[in-house]
Amino acid sequence: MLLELDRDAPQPTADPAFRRDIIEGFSRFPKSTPPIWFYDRRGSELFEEITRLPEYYPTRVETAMLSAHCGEVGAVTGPGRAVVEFGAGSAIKTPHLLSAIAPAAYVPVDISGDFLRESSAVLAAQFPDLPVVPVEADFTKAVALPKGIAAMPKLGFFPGSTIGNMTAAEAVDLLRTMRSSLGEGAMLLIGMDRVKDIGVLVSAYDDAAGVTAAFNLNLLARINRELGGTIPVEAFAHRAIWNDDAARIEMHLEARRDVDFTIDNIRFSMCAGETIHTENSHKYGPRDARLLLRAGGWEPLREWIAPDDMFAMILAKA
Ligand code: AVJ
Repeated sequence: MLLELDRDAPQPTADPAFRRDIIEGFSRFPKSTPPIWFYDRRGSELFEEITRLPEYYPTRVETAMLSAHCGEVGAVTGPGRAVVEFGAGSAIKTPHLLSAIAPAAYVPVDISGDFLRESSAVLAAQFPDLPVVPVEADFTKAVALPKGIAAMPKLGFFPGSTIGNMTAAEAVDLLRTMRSSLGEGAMLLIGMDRVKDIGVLVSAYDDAAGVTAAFNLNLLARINRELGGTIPVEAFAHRAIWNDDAARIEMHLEARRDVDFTIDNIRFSMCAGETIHTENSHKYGPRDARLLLRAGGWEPLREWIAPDDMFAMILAKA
């Protein structure tokens, strides 16, 4: 059962916030932009394609863990919780969780309204008796949950190592924000990627088919389309590098030559080799992961580790 988008929820931050983040980010040195702006319609489709790449292990590994261990998750959470997923439900992960924990409602929260509506409709069709209540919002800010689910105990679901996009300070803020959005007695099931072989990490973010490159470059096309930009997209190259000190993969867009362009009539220029830092994807060791959760106000209850220490799934309580 698909309920209407929650009208009380904060409106999507779309144009003004996109413009502000991009102009600000391009005005800094080095240039950097927040990864949330990857996910327009095309970007969301490209990300789905990334999750099916042979090199991109996180989705496959986490999905296998969920399918193997969701019964154990359900045994700890008990039935009757509203599952609040941060990010539009992934068609392949969410059903495993929903079928195992007997939830009272399912609330996907995502900034991309179109994508959210579509994925919600697919899930609602799969679970005809489950109230599905999509909320179009930026979950990095406090989310006002629909009134109907306020009284239910919550299970936050934050798969995919999306937390890896944040610096430690941002991640702690977000975890605390989630804790207050989800309320008393909440639990959180979170996926966190592990530090591993650098070759495996780099190829996951620089695949042979060039899908991640297209995903990264789509940001420039989106700026041109939505903000009247004149960026010569073909003058940029996708780069994925491992920053060992910060334990993260960084994605950049590197100017192949000197370039001049405008965004909303504001002039920018970049030298050959200069980059726009478009994403961080932090990886965690076992203690890092628990420390981060505790700093964010969540006490780990159980954790499941994929073979070869590829990925971790942690269930924590507020
Ligand atoms: C959606 C943030 C989990 O960091 O692995 C995938 C995004 N970027 N390939 C990740 C992403 C390039 C992804 N997250």
